[in-house]
Amino acid sequence: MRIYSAIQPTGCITIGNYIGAVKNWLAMQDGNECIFSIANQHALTVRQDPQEFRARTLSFFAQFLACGLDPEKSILYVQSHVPQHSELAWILSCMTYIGELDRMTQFKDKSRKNEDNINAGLLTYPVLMAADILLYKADVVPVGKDQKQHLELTRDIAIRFNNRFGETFVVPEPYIPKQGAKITSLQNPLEKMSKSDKDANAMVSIIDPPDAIMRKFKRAVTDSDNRIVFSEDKPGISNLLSIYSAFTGESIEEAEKRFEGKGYGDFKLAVGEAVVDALTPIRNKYAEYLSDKAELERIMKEGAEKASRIAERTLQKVKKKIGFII
Ligand code: ATP
Ligand code: LTN
Repeated sequence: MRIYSAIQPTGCITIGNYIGAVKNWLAMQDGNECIFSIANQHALTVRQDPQEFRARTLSFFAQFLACGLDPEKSILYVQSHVPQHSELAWILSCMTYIGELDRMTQFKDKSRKNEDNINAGLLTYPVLMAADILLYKADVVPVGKDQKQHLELTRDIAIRFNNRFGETFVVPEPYIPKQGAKITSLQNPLEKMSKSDKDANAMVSIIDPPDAIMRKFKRAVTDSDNRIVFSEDKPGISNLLSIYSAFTGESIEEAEKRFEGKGYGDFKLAVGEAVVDALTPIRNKYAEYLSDKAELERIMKEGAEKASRIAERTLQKVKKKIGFII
């Protein structure tokens, strides 16, 4: 199967992104044709400082490699290196209705949070995402729950195009993990953990040092009834159980048993330690990869060339179908 997914280079990769997305990408690398990108054009929908933006893109790429995404197995690249994305996005935007875009939850959410910068890109964001996916004829798109709506729109656009111009695009299926599809903020367990959250205590980055990770888990918001069980009315504890389970491989039920009768303090420490143990090798490899920028850029460009070859084939087909002279 062909797998496609991407992540925006904003903030830093959180354990939410890791559990909801990257961890599943790793599992899919063997036996599938995987393509993963850093969606820097999507990130432009919020204001970016050019120097920081450049550095963060490199840092994200190093984090991809440190997590175990392997350029020998998968195509890893940066979106802006493959101009076919913007070209297809324009064509698809002429086949997408404003009504479909302005009801997207993420658009409403981000408009509320960036009142002084509700730009056109924020609205057309899902069209660029559809172009990303459709260019590569992906069968499956592994994402967190927050992207489900965008995936549905991508499917609608693909079906619409195919109906009008004949079979062109593969209609992709979302892959949303049963557990961990929505890791929530450590400070407000009703909201998703977001990598651009202004409160650093709300999220844990995959490259946070151990003492910061432990401190954040110790401060995690829970409740006061001191029972460690997974349940809807205990969002803080349930979130910590999901995180523990994702990083240790133990099921939620096993974890509930393990912590039966223990206090919240001990439980939070154990979650912190499990996360530190799992992330330490990633943090070490990250430092190694980041120390050789020339090599990082070489791998990045190589990925872009491979991606661009696939993308160009689809784009040519699309242009022909819609009546562009090619
Ligand atoms: P931002 O806060 O900048 O919007 P984000 O944290 O939502 O960023 P994205 O780059 O939008 O991150 O998403 C990358 C991937 O991580 C997507 O597949 C998304 O569904 C997934 N993801 C993001 N946040 C979570 C979360 N809290 N739990 C599980 N998966 C998540
Ligand atoms: N919008 C996504 C990031 C993204 C993406 C994609 C995910 C951009 N292009 C293509 C899957 C497939 C997000 O996570 N916010």
